[in-house]
Amino acid sequence: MNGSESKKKIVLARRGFLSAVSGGALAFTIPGVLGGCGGEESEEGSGGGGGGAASGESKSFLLSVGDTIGYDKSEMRVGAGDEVTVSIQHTGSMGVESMGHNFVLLKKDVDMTSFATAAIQAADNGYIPADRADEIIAHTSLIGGGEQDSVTFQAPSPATYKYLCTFPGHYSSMNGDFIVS
Ligand SMILES: [Cu+2]
Repeated sequence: MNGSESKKKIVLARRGFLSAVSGGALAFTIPGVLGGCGGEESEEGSGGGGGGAASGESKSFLLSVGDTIGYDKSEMRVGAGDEVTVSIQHTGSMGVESMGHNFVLLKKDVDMTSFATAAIQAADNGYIPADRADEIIAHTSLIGGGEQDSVTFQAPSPATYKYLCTFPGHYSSMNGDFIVS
């Protein structure tokens, strides 16, 4: 069992290598996890049974925020299935009531403005609207100056997702693209 499994992996890895030569960086996606963007290759890879072993990499991001309305990053790039940790660090001195920040990653077709507007009503829940929790992939808590928080989650399927700070009035300046390929 183990022998044939590792043999299969070698074959897949070689395929990945060969198409990397002809097809460029895109082919470095781990074989077998090609979510469908690979076209021809995904058919070959999907029969591979097993699973688990070929999950994504670990990726970490640090969002630095201060007493101003802004993130220091406007995009993050990961691969589908990666284990992603996003940390947010508030280097300012203002309190959470006046300059709170968070990181909220929305599911694909969620309207950011609509979500942020609903969040204004959720002050008692860190500006996370409980009735729209199913529109969120991951979020940190709301933090003030000197605080930090982090959240770890699995990157969803390939697409561009929006992240934002849901503190009232912040989202239009505090948002970015979370790009999964
Ligand atoms: Cu904010």
